[in-house]
Amino acid sequence: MKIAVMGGDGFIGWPTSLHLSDAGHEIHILDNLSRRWIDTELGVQSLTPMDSIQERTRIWHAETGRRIHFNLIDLAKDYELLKKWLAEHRPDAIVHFAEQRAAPYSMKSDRHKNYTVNNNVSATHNLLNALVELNLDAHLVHLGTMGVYGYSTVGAAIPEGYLPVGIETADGRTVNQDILYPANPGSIYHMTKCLDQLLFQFYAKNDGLRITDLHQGIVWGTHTEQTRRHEQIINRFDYDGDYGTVLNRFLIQAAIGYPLTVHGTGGQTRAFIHIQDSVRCIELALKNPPPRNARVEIFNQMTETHRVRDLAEMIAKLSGAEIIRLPNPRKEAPENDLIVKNDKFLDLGLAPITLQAGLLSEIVDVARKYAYRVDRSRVPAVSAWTKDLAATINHDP
Ligand code: USQ
Repeated sequence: MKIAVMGGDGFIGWPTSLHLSDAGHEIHILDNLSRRWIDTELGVQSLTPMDSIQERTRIWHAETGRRIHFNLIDLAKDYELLKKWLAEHRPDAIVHFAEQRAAPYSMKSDRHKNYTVNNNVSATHNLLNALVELNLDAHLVHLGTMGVYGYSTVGAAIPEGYLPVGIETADGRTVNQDILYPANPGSIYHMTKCLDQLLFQFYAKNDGLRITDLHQGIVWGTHTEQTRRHEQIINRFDYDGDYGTVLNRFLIQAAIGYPLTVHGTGGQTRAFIHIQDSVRCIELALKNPPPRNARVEIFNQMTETHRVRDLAEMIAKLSGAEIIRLPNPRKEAPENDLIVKNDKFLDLGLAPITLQAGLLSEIVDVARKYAYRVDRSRVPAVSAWTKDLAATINHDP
């Protein structure tokens, strides 16, 4: 297939591009390189040294003989350019990662809230709009988030996107209907993914677009089979308080002798998936498009759930790191249970990589290898969800 990877320079976009290229697909990355600009804005850098996208694709070609094409296009701002590119190339499928993906970054200030909403919603809408305008029947696979469901403590398993409900009619009958699971975002970033869901629902219904939305959990790990092949095509690894996700942060903290920063009691339960499984799921989704005029296909892209404090304890045991409980800068339930259905990917053959001690220690080794690049002052999470919470933040645990 000819596949356009929107946001193909990012943490999941890059390994996905390599994985799909390796599988024989023709890959075109469209990216505005915003993630690199945000590194500059925040004064942080990936733990792993990253080459330019042009250099990365050059090395991939030298290693494998395969070409990955790069196009500097901003989906949110350059609608005409995007439309022109799509009209010329008419890809069979599009993978859409081109959104600002960090919840703490989206909550930093009013400017960051505006940026996240404008960027994410416009990027998604521009893409859908262009597909219709060009009469382009490309399968759109979007990277969504488990966070659209929220983390309430109902105790029932979260279905894959749709909730069956029985609605009582005026004449006393019960009509069964599937509705989108009620959206319950916990940050501005997560809210934009909820808005995406409505855009997808409308365009699937109105224009018959073929859309798959992947509700992904927190990704851990850094390498995939392809990113291991050469030092210069290594994946990025974020550890800072805005972009670092919890498990990867704990791993780097353990490697540099920094106490593991548990927010609150650490009773938050979240869904996780390894980066290698993430790219496999995207390939599985691409191979199984919904028919035209069907409803949006939704998968829960996660393989296991863990409580934050249990992860901290697991890593502390492995590495001898200390654990510190910090005031939580986020407005979130201090404790929650989480049961998630993920049968659809398992039925398609996904064999999950689990958090075994061996794998964790391998990542600790990656963290140790590049520990010299860590700026300890960028480890604390200082972006607060409300002005009141901002006053409680501990900047130097
Ligand atoms: N947490 C800590 N200590 C830390 C960092 C985080 O206790 O040092 C806690 C947070 O308070 C939160 C949980 O760990 O309860 C998860 O935080 P996270 O930063 O790992 O994940 P999150 O902000 O939810 O966002 C990440 C990705 C996002 C993706 C989402 C999937 O950045 O792109 O959509 O995971 S999910 O969480 O399932 O919505």
